[in-house]
Amino acid sequence: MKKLFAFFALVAMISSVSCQKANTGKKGGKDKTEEETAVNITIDGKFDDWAAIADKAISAKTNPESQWDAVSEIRVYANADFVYYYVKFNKEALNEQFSNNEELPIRLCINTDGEFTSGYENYFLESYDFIIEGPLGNGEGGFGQYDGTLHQRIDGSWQELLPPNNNLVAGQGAGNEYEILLAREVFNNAIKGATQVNQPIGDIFHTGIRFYCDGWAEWSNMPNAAISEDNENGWGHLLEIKTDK
Ligand SMILES: [Ca+2]
Ligand SMILES: [Ca+2]
Repeated sequence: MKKLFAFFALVAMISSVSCQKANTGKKGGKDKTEEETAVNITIDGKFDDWAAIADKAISAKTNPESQWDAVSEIRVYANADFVYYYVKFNKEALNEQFSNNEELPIRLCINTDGEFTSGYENYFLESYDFIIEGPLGNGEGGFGQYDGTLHQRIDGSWQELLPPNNNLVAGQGAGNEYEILLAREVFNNAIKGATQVNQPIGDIFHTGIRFYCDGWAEWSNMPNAAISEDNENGWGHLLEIKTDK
């Protein structure tokens, strides 16, 4: 617990520093001020900070012709230090799960290296090499603090690289919204030390989120797509994220 508080203190400190306009001087006769200042989201269960990056975050809304409607939207934004996720749930679907004290595990699915021939080929139209798995719910009818274990797909199986309480991710929710922070340095150090297959998060990477309810029943998949003859599960393309730096 102590470690977690230290981590939140660190995140708060970084956020307050980097929200100030950086004095980066002039480039090409033009002031480099607000539009080139790195943005951080504070993980506090308040979502007004997402408005500041509305045009920078990549978003996906659920396709009404997919098989899922529990999650209505996700957004992803990455800067040099962190990757941020925002999730908006369908209120009724969420409250039904909370009334059953469900823990609502998710898997952040990440393809770090821009190539899709290796990794796990299910649930999205492209393969991905990493998942970060942990619950959003506290099991007592509300949101908890996201704490995920890191796994890498190696030789056809998932191998755990980081156990719980690892400072890799943090999360807070309120109402029907949730926000997550992923620390790139912790991620990259973990895979460097733990495996021969070193695939750090690139400046451009791909990601999506799997959602589960009732234990491990499939609840949603974001992004998703319309069910069709060519796409009978309604799987979507992973979102392509370009690091803002
Ligand atoms: Ca926030
Ligand atoms: Ca890959």
